[in-house]
Amino acid sequence: MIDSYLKKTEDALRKLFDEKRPLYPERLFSAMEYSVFSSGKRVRPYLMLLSADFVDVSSEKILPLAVSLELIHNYSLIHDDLPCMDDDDFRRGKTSCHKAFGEAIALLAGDALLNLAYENLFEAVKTDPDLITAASYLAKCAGAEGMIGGQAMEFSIDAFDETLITELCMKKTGALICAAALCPAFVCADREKFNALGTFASAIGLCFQLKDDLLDENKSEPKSYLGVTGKEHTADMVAKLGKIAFKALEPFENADNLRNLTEFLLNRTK
Ligand code: GRG
Repeated sequence: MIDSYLKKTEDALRKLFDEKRPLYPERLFSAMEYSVFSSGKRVRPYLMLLSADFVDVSSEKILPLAVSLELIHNYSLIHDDLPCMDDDDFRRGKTSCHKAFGEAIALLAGDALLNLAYENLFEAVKTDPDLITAASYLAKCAGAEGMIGGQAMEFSIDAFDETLITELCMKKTGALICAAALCPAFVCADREKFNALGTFASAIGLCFQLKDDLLDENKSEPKSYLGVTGKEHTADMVAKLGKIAFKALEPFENADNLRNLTEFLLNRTK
């Protein structure tokens, strides 16, 4: 199950890139490919496929959204590493996109990935109008109400308390995790599962960022959850959020894969 969902995502991304290779300027394509195929964990598309399975939506149906979500995630990482943002020289153990290709091409590679994500979404909705609400929700999560809004908070607020830093994390990191878990629930009509996935997604979305803070020893900076609330509190919150996620899934027998993923996220070491 695990391998086949990861392979489906990888194959779909590769197919899309192979189609586009002859159509894009070479250096721009190389920067996009360099970033997307570079040992990312593919957590978001994987979660989306598991969530689809949970609500009895086929992986074939939801795959275009999973691919678009991963493209959006990768664009956000390229832009996040730029000198005007976090100014990081490394990403996933190798030189960040702007260090490898220059700032202008990296900026454009991020823009192009975002545009490709939406092109891919429109193509999917054209052939399968059932996906329209899920596609619209994905756009909302990626935008100023979600991920971009969270990133903007980081650059526009100087002093954070726990409430504000929680909001930032839920938007910046949590929103795309919510998109992953909830998009399939917009396609099916099961209200009970929709509500459960909503609670589950908010909990693991925040948990994902907090765990990231704990894994990154430099994350005691003032604009991180760990920096604002301390290591002990952050670790307690990770445990508490894990419990909330498991409780949301408790009534459902067919949620073992989601439970396993939650376990993986709670115990991950990278
Ligand atoms: C620039 C619009 C814009 C948004 C950037 C997501 C984000 C917003 C910045 C990333 C900052 C960061 C590293 C946050 C920690 C949590 C996180 C999103 C880690 C990266 O996600 P993984 O671990 O990455 O799923 P891989 O490499 O596995 O794909």
